[in-house]
Amino acid sequence: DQSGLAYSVGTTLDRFIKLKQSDFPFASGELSQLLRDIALASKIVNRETNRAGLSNIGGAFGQTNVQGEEQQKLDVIANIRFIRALSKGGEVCAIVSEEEDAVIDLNNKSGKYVVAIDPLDGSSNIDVNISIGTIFSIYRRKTPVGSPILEEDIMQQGTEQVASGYVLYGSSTMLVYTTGFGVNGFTYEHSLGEFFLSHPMIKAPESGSIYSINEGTQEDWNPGIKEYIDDCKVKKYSARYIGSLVADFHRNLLKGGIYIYPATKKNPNGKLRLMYEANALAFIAEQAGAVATDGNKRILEIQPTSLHQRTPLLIGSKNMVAEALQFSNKTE
Ligand code: AHM
Ligand code: MG
Repeated sequence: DQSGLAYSVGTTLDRFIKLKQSDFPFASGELSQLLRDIALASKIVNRETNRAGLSNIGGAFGQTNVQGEEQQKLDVIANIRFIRALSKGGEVCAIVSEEEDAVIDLNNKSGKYVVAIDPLDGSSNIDVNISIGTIFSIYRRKTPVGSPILEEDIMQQGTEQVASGYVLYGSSTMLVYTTGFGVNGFTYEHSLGEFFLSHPMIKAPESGSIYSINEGTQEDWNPGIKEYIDDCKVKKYSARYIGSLVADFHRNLLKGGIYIYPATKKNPNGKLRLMYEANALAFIAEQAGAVATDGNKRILEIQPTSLHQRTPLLIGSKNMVAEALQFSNKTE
């Protein structure tokens, strides 16, 4: 960080992004603008989320998305809002969205960036007024600007992310992101319509005492994961599971903990998606001193082979993930 004391708690997101632009080796301003576009769309989604109970926009929309899950109206709205913001901004050439079967090629000749996004994650929580989130990854395209989009532009490993982040629509709305120079969190002040820096340079505790896993599926786990969770109970750790990845991850990032979505018999690759769920949070985790693995491999080094591919995910405090791996590797 070369900007010294130029920012402090209370700095607006816009100003922070501007100040940080000079830290960035490819400081053409486009990535900054892209982050602002995402922030704007998230404000709109935040407004819709807050109104969901009032304006009768919650509930099933009567159609399913590519994974065959019931799509909620707010998922659709968030998808539309983010795609619109990313298309209009002009910095993006292609989008991968949880809600879209195929890559969205924006046919934007000057767009340098590819965005993978889950516009509204935690869909089972939408209708019951529980925290939900947006998750995004930003990549620089590999092929020259102006040429057609190729597979290599889209199928990049998480290590290639130039930025990633999430928005948590919770008791407060927060935007947390990294460009590879630490992790900063901003809290939304809705009466002013601004995000303010509230959590500068987040550092994840190296150890913790919270574990987050859907224990309802434990009969389907590999024995090592079950032994690890049994050990968490022996140690009298706290079980916390919201069922919204962003919310569970965010809590554990700040307080110290581990989130696990393991392989199950039903879902041998787990449930979560590599390209727009796991990678973004793995980048944030590592930048904050935490870790993310699929049980064998660093999440960020997994080569994606399909857009909606799933991966098991163990993410959180360094020592907890290391211990979970000891248990799971021992019995494999
Ligand atoms: P979604 O993309 O359909 O919302 O599913 C992802 C969500 C995560 O936010 C959450 O951690 C997980 O699914 C919960 O799954 P489960 O209900 O199987 O525990
Ligand atoms: Mg999701």
